[in-house]
Amino acid sequence: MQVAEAIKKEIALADVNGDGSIEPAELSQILSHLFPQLSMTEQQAKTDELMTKYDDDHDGTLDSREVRHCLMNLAKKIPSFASESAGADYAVSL
Ligand SMILES: [Ca+2]
Ligand SMILES: [Ca+2]
Repeated sequence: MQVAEAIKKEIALADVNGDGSIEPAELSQILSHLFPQLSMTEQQAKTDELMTKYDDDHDGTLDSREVRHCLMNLAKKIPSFASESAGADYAVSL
C-alpha cells in the first residue's frame, strides 16, 4: 500500500461524520490509532499542536488538503505507516 493510499484510508476511517474534513475529535482518533502509546494528555496536546500547525485557513477543522499535509509529515516519522503489516509497531515518538 502506498503512503497516499494509507493516508486516504486513515482519513476515511477518522471522518466519523463524513463531512470530508477532520475535526479535533477526529484528529485525536487518528493519533490514538497511529500512536497508541500516547497518554490522553499527550494526545490532547498533540491534537492541539497539529490543529494549530496545519489548519491553514483557521476554520477549526482540517480539510482533506490540510489533513493530507499533516499526515504526510507524520508518515515520515512512521516508517511502517505505508506497510500492510503496520499496526503492531508504532513504537515511535512524535
Ligand atoms: Ca469530519
Ligand atoms: Ca481548515
